[in-house]
Amino acid sequence: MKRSLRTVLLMASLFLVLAVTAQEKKVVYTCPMHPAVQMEKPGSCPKCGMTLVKKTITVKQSKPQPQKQPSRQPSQQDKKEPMNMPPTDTAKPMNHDHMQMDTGRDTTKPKMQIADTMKMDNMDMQGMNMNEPMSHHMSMSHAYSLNLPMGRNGSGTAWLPDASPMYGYMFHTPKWMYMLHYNLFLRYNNQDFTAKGSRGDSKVDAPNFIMLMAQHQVGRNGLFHYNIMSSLDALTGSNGYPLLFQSGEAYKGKSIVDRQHPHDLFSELSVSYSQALSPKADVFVYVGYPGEPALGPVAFMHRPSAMDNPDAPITHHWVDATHVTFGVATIGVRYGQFKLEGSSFTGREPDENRYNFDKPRFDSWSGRLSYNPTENWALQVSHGFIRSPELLHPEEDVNRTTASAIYSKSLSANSTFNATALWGMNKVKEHDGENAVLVGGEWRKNKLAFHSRYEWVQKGIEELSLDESVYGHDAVFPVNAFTVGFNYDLLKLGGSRLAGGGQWTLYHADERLNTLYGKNPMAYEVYLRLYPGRMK
Ligand SMILES: [Cu+2]
Repeated sequence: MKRSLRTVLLMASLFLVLAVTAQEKKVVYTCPMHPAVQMEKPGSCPKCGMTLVKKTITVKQSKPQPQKQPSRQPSQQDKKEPMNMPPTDTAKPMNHDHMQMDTGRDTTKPKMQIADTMKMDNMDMQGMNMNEPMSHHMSMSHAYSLNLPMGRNGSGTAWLPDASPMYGYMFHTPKWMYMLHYNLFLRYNNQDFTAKGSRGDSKVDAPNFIMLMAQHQVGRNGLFHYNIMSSLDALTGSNGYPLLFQSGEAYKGKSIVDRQHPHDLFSELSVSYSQALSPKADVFVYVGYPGEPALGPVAFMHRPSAMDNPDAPITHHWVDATHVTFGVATIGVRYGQFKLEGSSFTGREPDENRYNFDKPRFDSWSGRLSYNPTENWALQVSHGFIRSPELLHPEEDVNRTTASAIYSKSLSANSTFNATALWGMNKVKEHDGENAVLVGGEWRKNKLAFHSRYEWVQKGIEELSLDESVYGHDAVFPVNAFTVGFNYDLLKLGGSRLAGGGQWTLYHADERLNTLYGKNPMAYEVYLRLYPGRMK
């Protein structure tokens, strides 16, 4: 009895102590160039590398009154507590202006806790939004680093430039930050519309994907993240959509040629944990089933230079086709603007059943070195050994090497320029390496965007399903594809944009292929596109 009374008293006094608003002085280390950077320990700025200077600030640590249930910015103590707080605040779109992330431009926002606490305190002192959950002042960091900006998020663990425009919604519960991103096309596509050859086709379809990212800080330096990416591509046909000279994967015992395969219902289900060793260094693990190994640049549909283009690149299986792999484990380390990663993954491409989970094999590996020299650039080189990727050629293993540069620049408040240049090479034993090059860009101003893409790729007789007795076993055919297109925002639907767009493609291939494809076949497509507005 006595004991429990004492416990109650102790609890009550503890509560009282916590309930009063305490002010305390705190020494922080801040960057002369980037005042938002506030660290607890001396060091250098994660943004510019300058030596941090000592500064004393007043931090008010307020605790909510018992009635004032609502969530708040987790303070440092909270973050050490186990996750036992019920999410009183259901997720809702961040529709207040001040909740939207200023991304792209200002990449000087490392997600330091003290800075966050101060933000909350400022709000307290001004008496604003007291009944509103305060956790919306929590800012979202990069998916695999507490000390990198979220603009660097790409696909898998790959990096985009920090200045990349971000299209999506952010929302939150007290402990979790979420971001939702999607791209949905409804289109008419006609490949070889002048009917010069026999390999073209036309179709009405709807390439699409939706991606949900969630993250939660663990303790002071840990970050848990999960990613769900889903696509209903297969609803409009399990054999994919017409795309001249495209190759990769199989359907009903035949290689998919001159079509782009649909993506799986679950293209990514991944979890990761990152630990910040210092503001400049992180280590992380990433596991996906399915997921994306550290091979190639950010997958095509997540590159800002190509979001208006519904077509997969015909270089896809030379560079980034492993973005949907059933079974991936990656470990990585970041130091400053460099990142080194290694993956073990399943070499076999997804099978034609787009709704199931394929067998994980972990028979392949890859390594990637990434470097973002400025906020505008993301560079990488990578190499992978892919065991038996094609169901129909199980004896063939592929060595893939890639290098890429992605560029993003904000030209004005509503204008961006994004570009990608990449090279990939597939090397199969006893065959010459087959190379692929892609250069593409998008320029956007207000509602209007123009995009363009040029590709050159060497395709062999297997990839194009050609008759070996006619062309020879080792024949390789250079193929060129050049696309120009536009996208115009017609309507704002809440936070989303409904756009109309179109594009035209000119192909130029080895003349030995003219009997099949015709000389310089052309394609066009027109579409409606639904996508989230830009976060800024
Ligand atoms: Cu793909």
